[in-house]
Amino acid sequence: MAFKEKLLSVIESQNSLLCVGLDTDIERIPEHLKSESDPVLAFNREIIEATAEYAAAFKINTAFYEARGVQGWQTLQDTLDAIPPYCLTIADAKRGDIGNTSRMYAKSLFEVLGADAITVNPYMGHDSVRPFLEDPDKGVFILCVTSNPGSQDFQRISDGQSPLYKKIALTVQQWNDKSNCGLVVGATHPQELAEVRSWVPDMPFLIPGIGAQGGDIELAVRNGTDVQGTNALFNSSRAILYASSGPEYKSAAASVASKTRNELNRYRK
Ligand code: OMP
Repeated sequence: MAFKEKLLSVIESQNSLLCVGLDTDIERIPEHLKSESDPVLAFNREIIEATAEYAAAFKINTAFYEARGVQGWQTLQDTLDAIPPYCLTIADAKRGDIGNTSRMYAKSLFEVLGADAITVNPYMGHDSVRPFLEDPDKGVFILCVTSNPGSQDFQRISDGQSPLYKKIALTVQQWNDKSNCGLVVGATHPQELAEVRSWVPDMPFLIPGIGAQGGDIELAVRNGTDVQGTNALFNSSRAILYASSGPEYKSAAASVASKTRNELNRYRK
């Protein structure tokens, strides 16, 4: 199924815009799991089991796995395999390089790991992004306005007519002949979210920055969803994963995921 169709259908069937981020830091998982052969995987399985009914997608930030070397990459693969097939999987690696190298990144994330979607950094331009766009069934979320303070440094530079992030949004629109492009726009920038939505009304958005980064859910949903109140995934990682450091961490994660799902739905059009 084509990526955008899959995205809209999962949002509908799960009645959720929530993306649960599996940015699992071994230092922050409950003590008793540390005796497991793969503590991170054991924790992820519990979080997935507790939150999948509230989620449309899971996003795995590869850095948290790569930082653990060979074992980490295995954990990444096993975690992806543990996600139920009714949810989308996003490998968040923010890749992008000369075409010859991007082709290998695409193979690694889409074919070998089997992710449904990835994140890509557009700084190197069209030939660095094209290799990721070849399969219409796989989604590519391209950084546009990031949620962090440093998004001020380059993304707002203007040529006198429009800021760089507008150029990115409109250029990605032109690359979107297979309808598998999306944009990353941070919930911490609700004004820009509204602007970008007005420029590309039909483009899927990945919106991180709710939860631990403090983005306002109501503004993010009102400004980031499309006219039908869909077409966007809102990621929350730490606020769900580490909802409690006590023995009730699993039910606490489920409760935050459920509340976040409900709050996101409350503000949909
Ligand atoms: P929490 O702040 O713990 O919810 O995690 C946010 C997740 O979204 C991390 O995996 C970030 O790498 C990712 N992210 C951002 O926080 N800001 C962005 O602008 C883009 C991303 C992303 O591409 O997912």
